[in-house]
Amino acid sequence: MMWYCPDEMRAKFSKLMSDMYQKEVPLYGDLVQLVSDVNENVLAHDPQVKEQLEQTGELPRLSLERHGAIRVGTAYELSTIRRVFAVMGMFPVGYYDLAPAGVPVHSTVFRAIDTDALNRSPFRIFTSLLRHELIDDEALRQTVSETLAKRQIFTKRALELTEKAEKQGGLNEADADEFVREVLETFRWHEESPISKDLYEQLHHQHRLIADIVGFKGPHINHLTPRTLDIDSVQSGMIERGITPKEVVEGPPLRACPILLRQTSFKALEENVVFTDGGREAGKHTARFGEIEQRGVAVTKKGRALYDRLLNETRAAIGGAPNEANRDEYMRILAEKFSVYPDTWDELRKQDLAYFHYFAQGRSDKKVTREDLPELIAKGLVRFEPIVYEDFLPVSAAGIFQSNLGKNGQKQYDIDSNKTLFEECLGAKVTDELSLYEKAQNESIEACLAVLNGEK
Ligand code: OOG
Ligand code: NI
Repeated sequence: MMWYCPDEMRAKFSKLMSDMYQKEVPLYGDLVQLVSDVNENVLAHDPQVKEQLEQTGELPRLSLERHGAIRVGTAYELSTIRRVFAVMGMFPVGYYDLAPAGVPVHSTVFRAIDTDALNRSPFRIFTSLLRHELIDDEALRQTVSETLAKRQIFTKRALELTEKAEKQGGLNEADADEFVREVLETFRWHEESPISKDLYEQLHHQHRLIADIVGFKGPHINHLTPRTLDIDSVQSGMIERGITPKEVVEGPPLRACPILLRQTSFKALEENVVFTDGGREAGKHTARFGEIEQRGVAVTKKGRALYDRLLNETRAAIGGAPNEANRDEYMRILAEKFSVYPDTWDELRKQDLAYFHYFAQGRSDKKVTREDLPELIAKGLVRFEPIVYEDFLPVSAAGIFQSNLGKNGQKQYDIDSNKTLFEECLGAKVTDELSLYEKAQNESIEACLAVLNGEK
């Protein structure tokens, strides 16, 4: 029996999610349109970018590309989400601790792992788990766990089909179709909140994010993010179209050779809710927004250390996280600090700062090995292209969280990261993202050498 392809399932799911979110948050639809206009323009005017994306197989995926984010409340919810996403070929990669940034969660990203699977559908979901131990009021912490224990965020059918997929090793087309529709239900927005307005306010007072996680029937998708090739144009385009962007673009500054990830978002919307515990009471909730990202090359451990150092220096220079008042100053210092970060693909490669795919451009007349790569590149027998960064950045993620939390989003948490606890709740280990880029680079070098040596 040939099962329906998990990559196809993920692509369908991502499309359904995007359609649903465009209906729920029409401004997101405007953003998708803006991004698609900007990308078309870049591809029409920058043949080098187009060629690079063609070579790495990323071009067809560009219009599909997006990530989403959800926040769950319990170990049961997290470990079940892991099982559900696995059916669609999405696995936990990386550990992000947001507590140092004042957000009471830790997170991972569910995504595809292989280069081919990523090119078929790069859809990823940033998934955060509430850290109950950061709720300092004991009675409230108790109420939170009781409230969360009462809810079931998955439909009965989604759970049945997940089990079926696990037992059989996959799903047939009809089941796969039903599965993606059933799973979508978990992420739908519900205007009705199962708790009372009074409890909502207590939770909100602890942290806005706690109210967002505990106050609803399920982990509504809180944003979706298309990928753009020119984030600065999208940022200014948003203002022209009357969409209010957050103050600063997170991540590295504008560069000739983009690294890692740059992100911006539009502010969360204030939405009507009805609290239903103990009678119906109207209220407001602010959580859902839209985001845009521009992805660059994945950097090595050394490249990441340099990135972290320059970013920390920039933030230290302005006294912490950037805000509306010091935005221009921040951008100026950021660009200045990053002027020492090599900005040609050649230098990034030579200094072992980034990961690349290698492509043979012919055959060699003698047997060649890895050590010959620099010479082969110089001779034009090998070309290389950046491996795109598929993951996230904790400082940027914190900035995205914060920009949507408003003033009382600033909290101080004095607690260590706890990847072990996170993995216990998840019921699995998270894969180290660097090992994946390393592997992709190695495989591409091996394949490239095989062609050069006439073995393929
Ligand atoms: C997740 C924020 C992190 C990103 O793109 O860095 C994120 C959230 O707000 O739940 O999505
Ligand atoms: Ni995001």
